Amino acid sequence: MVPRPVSFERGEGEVVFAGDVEVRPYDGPPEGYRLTVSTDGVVIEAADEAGEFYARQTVRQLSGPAAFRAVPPSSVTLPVCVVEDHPRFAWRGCMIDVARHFLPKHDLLRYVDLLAAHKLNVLHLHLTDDQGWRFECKRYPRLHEVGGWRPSSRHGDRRHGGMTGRPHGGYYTQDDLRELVAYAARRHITVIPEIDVPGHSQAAVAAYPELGVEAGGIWTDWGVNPNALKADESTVDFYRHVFDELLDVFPGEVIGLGGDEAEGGDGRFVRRIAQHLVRRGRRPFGWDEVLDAGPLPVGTIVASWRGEDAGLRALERGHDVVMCPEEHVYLDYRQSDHPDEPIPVGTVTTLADVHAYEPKAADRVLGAQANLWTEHLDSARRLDYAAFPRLCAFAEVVWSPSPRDLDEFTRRLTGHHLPRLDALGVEYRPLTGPHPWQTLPLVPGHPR
Ligand code: TNX
Repeated sequence: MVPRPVSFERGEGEVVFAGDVEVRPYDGPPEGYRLTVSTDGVVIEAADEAGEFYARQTVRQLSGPAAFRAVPPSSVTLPVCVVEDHPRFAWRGCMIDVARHFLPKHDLLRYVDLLAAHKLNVLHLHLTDDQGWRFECKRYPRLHEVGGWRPSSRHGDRRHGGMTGRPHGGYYTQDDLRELVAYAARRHITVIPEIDVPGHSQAAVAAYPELGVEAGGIWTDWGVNPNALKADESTVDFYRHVFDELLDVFPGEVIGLGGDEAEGGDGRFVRRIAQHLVRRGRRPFGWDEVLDAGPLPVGTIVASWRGEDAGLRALERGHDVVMCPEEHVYLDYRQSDHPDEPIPVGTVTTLADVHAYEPKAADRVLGAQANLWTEHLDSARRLDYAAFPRLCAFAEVVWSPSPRDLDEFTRRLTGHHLPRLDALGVEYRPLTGPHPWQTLPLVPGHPR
C-alpha cells in the first residue's frame, strides 16, 4: 500500500465487501484508525473524522485497482486483516504553482482527489507570481483582468531565448475557490493560499504600475525578477485589502505571503503584511527568506526550501517549520539524467531520492511538502508526469514510520499502486523512463 500503515496483520482468507462499515470511536492519535476486516464484517475505529476518512482510503487500497475507477465495483473481496495506522506528520502537503501556468479548475479538483488518495492533507496554492495573477480581486479587478494574462512565454529554459508566441492565462473566481475549499474539506485537505510579496509581483505591477519600484508589463521570462513591490504605505494598504479578500475566501488559519527571492525587497513589507494577518487571527506562512525580514510575529510558519538549514534557523527563533528542501522534494526537477527527460531542469531527483528523504524530526517541524513549480509544466498531463510516482514516495515519507525500505516500496508500487494510478487515469512517468509521447525533444531544458 502507499502509504504503508503502521502495522498490517493479515489473517486467513478473504471476505466479500459491499460497502457496509461499522464505525466506532478509537482511542488513538489524531487522524488515526484501526481497521478490522473479519468474517463478521468491516469495522473502522477512528480517532476523528479524518481517521475515518483515511481508513476508508485504506479499504479502497485493499479492494484492488478497480476501486479507483470512476465507477468502482459494487462488491469486492478484502483480505481478513487488522490495520493500525496514523500519520507521522500533521502537515503532509503539496504545493502547486498555478501562477506560472494556470491549472483549470477541474484539473485542480482532480488533484485534490489524488492528494486525498495518498493521504496528503495540505494543498498549498501559489496563486500569484511575476507571470500571472490567478485570484479574482473585487476591489482591484485589474489584478486578475490584466495580471491574469501574458502575451507569450519562454519556450523551455530562459537561457535558450526561445518564446512560444502563444498567449497564456486564466484566473479563479472567488466562487471557484470557495468551491475548491469546500471540495477539499470533504477530503480532509486544507487549501492554503499564497499571494507572493514583495518579489515575484510583476503581474500585479503590470496591472497597477504604481505598486512597483519600476513600472513594467507582465513578465514573460522565468527566473528572479529584480523589480519588487515599492515598500511605501500605499502599497501596504493596497495589499491589506487584497489579503482581506483572500481571508474571506480561505477560512483556514494559515495564509501564505511568499517572501521569496525578493531582490531589493524590503523586509518591513513582509513584516507589515504578516502583522496584518495576525491581527485578523491568522498565521502567516512564508518561504524561508522571510527569516531575513527581521522579527516576525509569533506563530509565523516558515517553509524551508533552501535545504533544511533555514528551517533549523527558524526553529531556533521559535517558529514552526514545514520542510520542503529543494534537493529532495522539488518535483519540477528532472527525474533522471537521461536525455529523454522532457525539459530537464534542476538537479536529478529520482523516485529513490524522494523516498530516501528524512525530514528533520523536531517538535516544531509540522511536516513537509512537495513543491510543483510549473514554469515547464503547462498542463495537467505534464503535471502528472512530474508528480507521479514521486508524490507516492513523498506520501510515504510524511505518513509512514521510518525506516523505509526502497525495494519493498518499489514492489508495492509496481504490484499494486501503479495499477491504481492507471485506473485513476494518472499519466505518471513509467519507472523505466518516459513514454515516447511524454518526451519534448524540441523544448530545451537546463540540467544542473
Ligand atoms: C525557486 S522555491 C522559486 C520558484 C521557482 C523554483 C523553480 C521558491 C520559494 N522560489 O519561484 O519556481 O525555484 O524550481
